[in-house]
Amino acid sequence: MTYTLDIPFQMIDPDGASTGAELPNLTDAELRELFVHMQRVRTVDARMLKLQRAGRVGFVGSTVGQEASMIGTAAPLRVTDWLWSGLREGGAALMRGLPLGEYIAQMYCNAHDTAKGRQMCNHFQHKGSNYPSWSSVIGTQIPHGVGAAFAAKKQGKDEVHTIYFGDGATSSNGFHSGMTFAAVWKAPAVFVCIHNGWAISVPSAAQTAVARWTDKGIAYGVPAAEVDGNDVLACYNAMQVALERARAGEGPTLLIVKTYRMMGHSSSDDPTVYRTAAEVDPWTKRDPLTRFAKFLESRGILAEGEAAGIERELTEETDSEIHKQEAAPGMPLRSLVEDVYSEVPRHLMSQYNSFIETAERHGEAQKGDGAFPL
Ligand SMILES: Cc1ncc(C[n+]2csc(CCOP(=O)(O)OP(=O)(O)O)c2C)c(N)n1
Ligand SMILES: [Mg+2]
Repeated sequence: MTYTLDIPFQMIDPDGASTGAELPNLTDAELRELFVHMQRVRTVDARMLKLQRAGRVGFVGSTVGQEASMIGTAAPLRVTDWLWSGLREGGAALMRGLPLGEYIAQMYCNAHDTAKGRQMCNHFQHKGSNYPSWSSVIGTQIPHGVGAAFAAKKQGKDEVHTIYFGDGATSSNGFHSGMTFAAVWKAPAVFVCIHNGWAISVPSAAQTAVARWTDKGIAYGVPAAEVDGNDVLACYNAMQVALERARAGEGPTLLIVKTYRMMGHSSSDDPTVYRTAAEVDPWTKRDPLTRFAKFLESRGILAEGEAAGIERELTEETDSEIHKQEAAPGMPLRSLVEDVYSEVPRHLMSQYNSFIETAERHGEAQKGDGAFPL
């Protein structure tokens, strides 16, 4: 058995021209839609970073440069499939049905936040599209996703579990145990390693001594392929192959999706401390949105200037949701003691009561916070 799958690395070159590889079977409308999804990711991301800089939301992990890697790989999933996110796939959840308002509510941790303020902001979840809540603890979603994939197989469910993680996460225990079990059980799982060059300040070359990242699959018996993560169609095509393998009972696939993290690790990071402009600049020329827009324009699917119009519309849509979510009330303080015990125990009642007294004194309690019969 060969462990390297024969999948084209690239389908569109950085100038937007076809490389000659057979393209996925998508209509013009579907191709245009892929562009809109990528642009939404970038637009929302830019707005969130501005809000963070203005002190209105707490934390943002930017995905600039990685739009094709998440949209291209997530687009061929069925609604019944699952997406276990790493640190940056919120945009894929938006494409799969997470309402933009809910996304932004999570950033504000307000009363509409489905995580009830119990997550750090910028850690999304969406039950409706099989998108479990993120964990910042690197690699933990890998065995979770594999376990869920195995359970689906045992229950005879026709669903694939796609498990996203970064290059840094391949050094985690979760990667080792997840890959081992998925391969032995032939679980219907796809491992999507978004290889963006960095794990905070650690370059990917310091994560492994293997010459080819796809070799990471061999030890586990997991076939692998590397694709250009800035080429949305190459990502789409590779994912289709991996999903088909999983659905056919052939077990897991490892996709190494090669892209680049253009911004800092997060809004708390300054990447100029550990990398040079000479390293970053060439990646600007490989921008996934510019590349795909050129491709679509050359085929008459996008008119010249249309991309700018799409961006304007998405910005307006995003701003309108931001205004709504900013105006929303905060999470009621009483949610602090809800959902764990069927009846709030005496020691928590007494802590909550003294907490509310302090919050009221500081004018920080809202109507209803103190209404608990505690
Ligand atoms: C178990 C664990 N160790 C360390 C960290 C601190 N940490 C947060 S993100 C990160 C790097 C992740 O890099 P990568 O997996 O490549 O994902 P990327 O941030 O590039 O998307 C680290 C080390 C953590 N969150 N969890
Ligand atoms: Mg990384």
